[in-house]
Amino acid sequence: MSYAIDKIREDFPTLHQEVNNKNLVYLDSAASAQKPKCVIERTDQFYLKDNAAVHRGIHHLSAQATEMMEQVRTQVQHFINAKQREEIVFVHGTTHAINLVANSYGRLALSEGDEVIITEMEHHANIVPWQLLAKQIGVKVVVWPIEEDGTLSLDKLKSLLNRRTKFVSFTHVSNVLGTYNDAKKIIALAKQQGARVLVDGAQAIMHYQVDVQDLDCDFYVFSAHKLYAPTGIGVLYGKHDLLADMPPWEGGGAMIEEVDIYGETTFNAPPWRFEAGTPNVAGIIGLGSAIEYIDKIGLAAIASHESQLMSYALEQLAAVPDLKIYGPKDKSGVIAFNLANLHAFDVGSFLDKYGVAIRTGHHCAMPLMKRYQVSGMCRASIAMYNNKADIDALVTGLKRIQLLLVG
Ligand code: 7TS
Repeated sequence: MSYAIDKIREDFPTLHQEVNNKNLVYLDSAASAQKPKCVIERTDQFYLKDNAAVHRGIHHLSAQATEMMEQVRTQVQHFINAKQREEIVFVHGTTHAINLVANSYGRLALSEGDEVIITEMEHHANIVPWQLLAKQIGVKVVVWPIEEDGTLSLDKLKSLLNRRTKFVSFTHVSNVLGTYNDAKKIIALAKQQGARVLVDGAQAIMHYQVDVQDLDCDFYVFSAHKLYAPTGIGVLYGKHDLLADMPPWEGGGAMIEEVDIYGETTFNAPPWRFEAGTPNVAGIIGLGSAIEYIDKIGLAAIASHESQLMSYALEQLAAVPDLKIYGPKDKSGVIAFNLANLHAFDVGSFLDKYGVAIRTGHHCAMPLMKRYQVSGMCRASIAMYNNKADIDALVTGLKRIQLLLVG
């Protein structure tokens, strides 16, 4: 069956508008993906008809909202092939999930002198929580540097792993270079050393079929808003035996078993132990709808479309004079570049005038900018709804800017 790109584009209302009197070309999905109508309608319906707080009401709407939310937990379980639905914790996003792991698992299991390995290509969300933990409890953050071509060397990892290594936290796909990291091999090496592993799936979850049991990671995290679902919701997957031992990080409603104001308060079982306060129910239900939508099209079909589009984009961009592209030849979803010595903001502003939306700046990956000795980069990123015309608009825009400003 051929990929029904036109029909898919029809499903995304935001794509069909003009920006600066030009048809919008949205190439910033790595920052946040657009939402299909079904997700918007499902979220609307929640507020129009179903709204209630979960986990605390005996009345119909509350019980129904609880059931709908818990159903999405099962959907997510199947989506990433977790063994149990209780391994799925709803959080605000990737950032929240990593902070939760660093603060809960980190404080429980790590101590002064233990080493946490992160890579040089991490988003700040997978750097700063570990640095904060280092300040607080004296763990050492060890950096796994990237190679010249923007990949990671397993030999280098082997040379960093030692008996003090207790945790390895790395991104499945780089949000700047588009590097796809062989998570399974990295995890196996870390495990040989007895280290626990977190995989940041923020840039992988929308492009690849993720199987957490096959990967054998201890934690896998992602944000719903990059997966065509609402903002303010994300997922922390954790192996059940680990979650069961982990202390709560945030306290409040729903995460307790019994509260004694004078004595000992006891806590709920995972995943609820980690879901203090009223959750983003509409967001969670929207996530369920997004997963349904993706399942209908099929991640394999989406991946194949995106991979063809990436090849087309790289081929076309090769014809733009003075364009430098960063990272490996094989890229997942994102292409970072600079045009001659123009400032990335200038290139981005010009493209915006042509209706083309890309991201510019440090991409929350300042260490990578330092590594490449640039203040920033431009980044075009694709999703299931992009087509060749979007790439053509980007390339035409860049050629014009090159003529205008570089000559
Ligand atoms: N990790 C990676 C690899 C990311 O790409 C991002 C967001 C995050 C963590 C943080 O996700 P959040 O949803 O909690 O904010 N990346 C980007 C980006 O590349 N452009 O804008 C946000």
